Amino acid sequence: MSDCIFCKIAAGEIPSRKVYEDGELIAFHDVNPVAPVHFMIVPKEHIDSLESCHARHELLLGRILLLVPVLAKEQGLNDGFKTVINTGKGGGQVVFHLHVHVIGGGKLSHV
Ligand code: DGP
Repeated sequence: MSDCIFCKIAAGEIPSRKVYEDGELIAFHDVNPVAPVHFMIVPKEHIDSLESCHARHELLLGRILLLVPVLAKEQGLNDGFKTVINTGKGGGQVVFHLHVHVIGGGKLSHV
């Protein structure tokens, strides 16, 4: 999507502090971190939100979730982390391109 900020980051048109990248996924630090470590894993394909996912995204979603602990460890989160997917306006989603927040390294709120 031409006006999507995460599509632009995935395309390298907007800089980010990249944590990981492969053909399908990119991960980068959140510009407004809520903890010492706060990055997001984002599919390069534009998908609005978790609500917009279909059966064909099963493998992609699995890949994202399996990548979470790998990148969390690489970022030094050896004592655990929080994983958040905000979905829809009511779920606090601000950027309407699916992303998984990975947060840790400090005292976190419960749920
Ligand atoms: P949410 O849609 O509420 O799950 O969170 C979107 C997050 O994206 C929010 O924490 C701030 C972050 N964000 C917004 N614009 C940019 C940007 O241009 N670069 C980076 N690195 N993060 C961004």
